[in-house]
Amino acid sequence: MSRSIVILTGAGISAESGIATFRDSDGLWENHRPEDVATPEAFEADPDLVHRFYNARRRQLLDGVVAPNAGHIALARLENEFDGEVLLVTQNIDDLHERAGSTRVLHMHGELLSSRCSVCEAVSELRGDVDGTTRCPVCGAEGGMRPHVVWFGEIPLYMQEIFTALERCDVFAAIGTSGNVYPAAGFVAVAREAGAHTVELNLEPSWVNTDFEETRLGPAGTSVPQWVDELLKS
Ligand code: BV8
Repeated sequence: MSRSIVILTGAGISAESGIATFRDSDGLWENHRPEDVATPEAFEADPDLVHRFYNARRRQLLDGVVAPNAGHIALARLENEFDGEVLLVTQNIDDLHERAGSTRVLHMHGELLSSRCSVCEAVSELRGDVDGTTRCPVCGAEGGMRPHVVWFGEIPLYMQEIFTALERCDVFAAIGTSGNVYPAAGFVAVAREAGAHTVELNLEPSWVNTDFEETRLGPAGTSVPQWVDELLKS
């Protein structure tokens, strides 16, 4: 029977690439908590503020300095060399897993480099700034573009595919996530219930660390390559 691994990553795996996590700098951006900006209500109330939040993060992602780190690269190697299935579910909206070579990636909270038209619902890759004057590349409507990102209160993407994979995997690993946002934080319980071996790789124990059978503390750039080496040898 082929072995299958499901991996969930969070902001911690991109930290060593220079992208601040939600909990860094006590999680503030322009003195706003992300959970107050990453919401449909905030976008309704002040679309320019929310566009600025994402435009700043998109510019940083594309500044030519931010690049995948050894943790991203090790996960791409695992997908490439593991004798079984590897599904990478990420809460991150950056494209560092793809730049490292991962191909089977589900961005359950959307993608920073994509925007969605509220008129025709088309999702388009837009790498520049997006604001109230941006035209939809598909239908041409002006002013209807929003980040293709799942905000608090919105339903994450790919949930059916994720739960199906969790219910049949042999190993579930959570890497660099604080375990405070649901439904992602509840994935470990589903995998464990289904009999998977569960491992958390983080700088510090997450809010759901006690749900994991195994914990590996340390920076992802070091812990993930070590973990992948051991998996590929086993
Ligand atoms: C939903 C995209 C219904 C936007 C994000 C009360 C109780 C429980 C739940 C709720 C509640 N009230 C509301 C809810 C639901 C809510 C929620 O969980 N709120 C929280 C705040 C309590 N959830 C939702 O609204 C979700 N939708 O529930 O819909 C539903 C669900 C299922 C089925 C049907 C209906 C939607 C949530 C999505 C929000 N969007 N991101 C954007 O990016 O701007 S969330 C965002 O924050 C991230 O995507 C991530 O998910 C989350 C937390 O971030 P992390 O990735 O964990 O990063 P964080 O900074 O927190 O932690 C970093 C970790 O890395 C730390 O542990 C640190 O130690 C570690 N680390 C740091 N450096 C390193 C490292 N590790 C290794 N190496 C390092 N170098």
